[in-house]
Amino acid sequence: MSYVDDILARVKTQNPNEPEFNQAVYEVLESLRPVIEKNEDAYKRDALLERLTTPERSILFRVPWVDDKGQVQVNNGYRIQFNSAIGPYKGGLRLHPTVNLSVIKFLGFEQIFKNSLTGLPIGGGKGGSDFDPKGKSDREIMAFCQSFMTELYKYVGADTDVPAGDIGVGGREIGYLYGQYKRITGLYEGVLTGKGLTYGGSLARTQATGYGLLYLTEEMLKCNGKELAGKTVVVSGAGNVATYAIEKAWQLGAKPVTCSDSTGWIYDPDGIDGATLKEVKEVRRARLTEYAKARPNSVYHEGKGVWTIKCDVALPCATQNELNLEDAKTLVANGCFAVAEGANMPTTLEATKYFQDSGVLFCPGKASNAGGVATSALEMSQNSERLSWTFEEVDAKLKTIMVNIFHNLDAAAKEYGMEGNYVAGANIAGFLKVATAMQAQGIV
Ligand code: NDP
Ligand code: 2IT
Repeated sequence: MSYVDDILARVKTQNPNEPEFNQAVYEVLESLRPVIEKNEDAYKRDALLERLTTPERSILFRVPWVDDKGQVQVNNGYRIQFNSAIGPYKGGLRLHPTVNLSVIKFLGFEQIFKNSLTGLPIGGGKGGSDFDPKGKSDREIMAFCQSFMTELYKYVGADTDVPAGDIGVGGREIGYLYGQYKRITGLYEGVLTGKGLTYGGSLARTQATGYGLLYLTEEMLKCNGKELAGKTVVVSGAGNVATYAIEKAWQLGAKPVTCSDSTGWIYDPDGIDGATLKEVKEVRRARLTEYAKARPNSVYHEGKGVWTIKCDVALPCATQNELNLEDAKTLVANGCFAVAEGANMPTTLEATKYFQDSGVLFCPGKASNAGGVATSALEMSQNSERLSWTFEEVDAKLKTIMVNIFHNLDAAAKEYGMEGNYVAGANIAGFLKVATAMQAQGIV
C-alpha cells in the first residue's frame, strides 16, 4: 500500500463516524498523490500526513444558557485547532443544528489549505455549536454567545487563535462574542474578525467572500478564453456569501437569477434584486417567500431546485454536499460551463468528477471562497497597526489575492501534469507551504 492509502485507511479507522471529515481528507490526499510520491520517504519518516490529518487540539465544551421562558438549554461547543504551522489558528464559527465533530473537523481541515493559499500567515481552525439561531430572540442569541465565549476565551487570542463568522454567525454574534471576551480578559485586541466598523472591524470584510468568489471566477474564465460579462449565473444560498456574490456578479456585468435558503428557492427572470434580498435576509431575517411578495415577476419554489435553471455559471454558496451527481448532470446538460464554490465542499465527490470529466471549469471552495478569510487576515493586520484602511484599499488587496490564488493553483496543476484540474492545483499549492513549514519546525 502507498503512504497515501495507508493514511486514508488510518483516518477512516480512527474517525469511523465522521463522513464529512473523511470526504475532505479523501479529496485532498487523492490529489496530492504525485507530490507525496516524490517525497514519500521523508514524509513517511516524519509522519507528516499522520500529523496533518490529526488536529493539534480538539476542544469540546458544554454551553448552558437560559431561554426566554426561563428554561436552561444546553448545546455542544467545538473549537478544532487543526494546524498552526504557518500562523495562528484562523477560521470561522458555525451555529447550525447540523453541527457535529465531523462537520467542524472537515471545515478545519479545509481551512488549513485555504489559509495557505491566501499567501497570508494564518493556520487552520474552525469551531461552532449545534445551537440553532433561527427563531431566537436577540437576548437568547446574546445569552448563548456569552456562555460560548465564557469557555472559548481560554483558548483564543490575537496571536493564538482568531475565530470569525460562518453559517449562523454574522455581525451581531461577533459583537456579543467580542464584548464577552473583552469583559473576561480585559483585552481590547483582535481576537475575532468580522467585527463592527466602530470597534476594529475592516471595511469590505462583509462583502469579501462573495466579492472574492467573483474576482476569482472572472479570472478563471478570462484565462480560459471566456468572459463573465453577459453570462447567466445561478447562485444557491441567501446568506452572507450568496448576497455579495450576487452583488458583485451584477457589477461585473453578469446576471444572477436564483438564490435559496433551507426551505425554498427563488427564480427571478429579471435577475435577483440585491436590495430586496438584503432587506428580507439581513434586516428582517425572514424567509424567501417575502422576496417573492416584493418581486411579483419572481417565482418561489419549496425545497431544492436552483440547479435545474439553465445557466452559464453555477456558484453554490449555501452548505456542504448541496450539489450532487444528478444536479451536475442537469447543469451540464443545460450548458453550464463553469462552477466556482462559494460554500465549503458544496459539491459531492461524484459531482466534482462529473464536472471535470465534462470539461467544466471547476474551482474548489478552498480557493474560490478564500477571500473571506484573506480579508479577515487583513483585519488582523489593521488591528495590529491600530489603523483602518479604506474600502478601496482592502477591496484592491482582496482582488489581487484572488487573482494570485487562481494563478498559483493553475501553475501547480500544470507543474504536476494536471493542467486544468484546479482541485489538484489548489490542494498541491496549499499543501506545499504547510508541509515545508511543518518540516522546518521539527516533530511537533
Ligand atoms: P449564512 O448563515 O449567512 O447563510 C447560509 C445560507 O445557506 C442561508 O441562506 C441558509 O438558509 C443556507 N443553508 C444553510 N444550511 C443549509 C442547509 N443545511 N440546507 C440548505 N440551505 C442551507 O452563511 P454564509 O453565507 O456565511 O456561509 C455559506 C457557506 O459559505 C458555508 O458553507 C460557509 O462555510 C461558507 N463560507 C463562508 C465564509 C464567510 O466569510 N461567511 C467564508 C468562506 C466560506 P437558512 O437561512 O434557511 O438557514
Ligand atoms: O470558511 C471560511 O473561510 C470562513 N468562514 C471565514 C473564516 C475567517 O476567519 O474569516
